[in-house]
Amino acid sequence: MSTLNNLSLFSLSSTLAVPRYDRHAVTHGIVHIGVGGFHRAHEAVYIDDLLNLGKGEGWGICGVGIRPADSAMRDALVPQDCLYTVVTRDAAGDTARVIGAMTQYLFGPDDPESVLETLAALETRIVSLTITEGGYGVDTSPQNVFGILVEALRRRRKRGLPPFTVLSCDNLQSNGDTARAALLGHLRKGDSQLRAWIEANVTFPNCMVDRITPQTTDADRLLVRQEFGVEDAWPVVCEPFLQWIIEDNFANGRPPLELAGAQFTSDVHPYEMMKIRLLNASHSAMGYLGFLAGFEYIHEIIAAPLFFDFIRRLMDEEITPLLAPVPGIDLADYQRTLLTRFANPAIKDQVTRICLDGSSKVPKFLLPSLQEALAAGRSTRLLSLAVAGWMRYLAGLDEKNVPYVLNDPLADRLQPLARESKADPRPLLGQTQIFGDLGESEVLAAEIGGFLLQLYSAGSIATLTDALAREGK
Ligand code: CS2
Repeated sequence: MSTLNNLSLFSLSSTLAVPRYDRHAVTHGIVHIGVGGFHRAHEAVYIDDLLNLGKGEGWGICGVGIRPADSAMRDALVPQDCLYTVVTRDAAGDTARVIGAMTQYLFGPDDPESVLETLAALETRIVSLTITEGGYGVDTSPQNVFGILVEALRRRRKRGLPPFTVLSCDNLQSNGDTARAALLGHLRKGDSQLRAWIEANVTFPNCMVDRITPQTTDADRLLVRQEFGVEDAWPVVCEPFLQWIIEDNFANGRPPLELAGAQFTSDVHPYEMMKIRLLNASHSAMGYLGFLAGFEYIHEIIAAPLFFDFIRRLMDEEITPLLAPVPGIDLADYQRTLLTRFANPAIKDQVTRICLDGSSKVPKFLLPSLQEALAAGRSTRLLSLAVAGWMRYLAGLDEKNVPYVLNDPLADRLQPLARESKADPRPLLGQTQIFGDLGESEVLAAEIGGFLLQLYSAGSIATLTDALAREGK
C-alpha cells in the first residue's frame, strides 16, 4: 500500500491517473482560501487539467486555511505534498485521479504573516475563495478573510505591485459583487487612498460553479485504498458533472481555463440564477423535508416518487417560469439533467450536508424566487412548503420526537423560536436578517403556517402528498 506523496506518485496503480507535469516547475499564480472538498474537486481539477496540457505553469495553487478547524486539512495535505485523490462516481463506475495542482498549503493561525506575504507576493495574481454562503456577512474580526485581503492589498499598493483578482467560488448570486462589497466594507476610515486604488485596480469576476461534492467519509478512504491501492488521508468523492462559467474580468491575467472546459462570458447572471435557484434550491427543498421523512442520502429522496414529483414540479411550475432565458441552455433539459444528477446513487450525498447552514442558504437559494413569485402574483405553494420544511427542521426534534443537532451559526436564536412558535411562522418570518421584507407578507405567513400545522401534526410525507394532490396535475 502506497502513501500518497511526491515520491510514491510514480509507483501507483495504473488505474489511478497521476499528474503528467513537473510539479517542481509550477508556481503559485493562485492562492485559494477555504480549501474543502468542493475547491479540490472543482477549481483545482481545472488547473490540474491545464497543467497536464502544458498550459498552466504559472497557475498552480497555494491553499490557505484561516479557521482553526482548517488544521485538519493541513494535517492531511502537508504530509502528502498536497496531493490528493478525486474519485468521480456514478452508476457507470468509478474513475480516480491524483490532483497535483496544489503545491503548498498554509495554515493562517500558525503563521498569519506568511499568509499575508504570500498574498502580497508578485507571483500571486488571483485569490480565489470558497468560504461558504455565510462567509460574506458583516464580521469585523481581524481574522476575517476580507480583513486579510485588505491588508495584503495594502502591502501590494505600498510596494508598487499590481493587484490580484478576487474570485469568489461560492453559491451566491453575484458572488463577485458580493465579495467586492464585503472587501470594501473592511476598509477603515483613513483608507481613502487604498480604497481608490482597490476600486480602480482590483476586479471581482462573478462566476457560476457546479459540482456536487459530498463530505468525505471513512468509507471513501477505504474505497480509495481498496479500489485504487493508495492511502489518502483526505480524498474527495464527487459526481462526474463539472461546470464553471466565469465573467472574463481579471485584473492581473488569468489561466486559459477555457482549454479545460470552463466557459467565459460577459454576463454570468442568468447562469448563476439558473443554477442557484434550480439546483441549490431543490437541494434545500428536498433536504429538510427528506430529513424529516427519515432519509439519509439525496439519491434516496429523489428515488421516492412523491419527492421526485415535488422537485420536478417545484422547478417546472414555480421556479423556472421566473427565470430569464439562459444563453445556450434549454431549461427543460437542464432540469432533467438535475434530476438525473440528484439520483446518482454512487456519490451518497448526505442529507445532513444539504441541511447545514440553512440560515445562510435558504435566503440565497429559495427566498429570491419566493419574493418574485409573490410580487408577480404567481403560485408560491411549493416554495412555501420548502420553507415550512426548513422551519419545522429548525425545531431540532424529528417526527418521532428524537432530538438532533442543528448545524447552523444562528441555531441558538432560531431553534427556540421554532420550538415555541411551532405552527405559527411569524416569529421566524420576523427575522429580518433572513427574510427581509418577505416577513411582512400575510399571504406568505398564512401559507407557510398551514403547511407547518400539517408538518407538526401529520408529518412530512402526508403534507407533501396532500400538497401535490391539491395542486392537481
Ligand atoms: C448544495 C451545494 O450546499 C448545498 O446545499 O446545494 O453544495 C451543491 O451541492 C453545489 O453547489 C453543487 O454545485
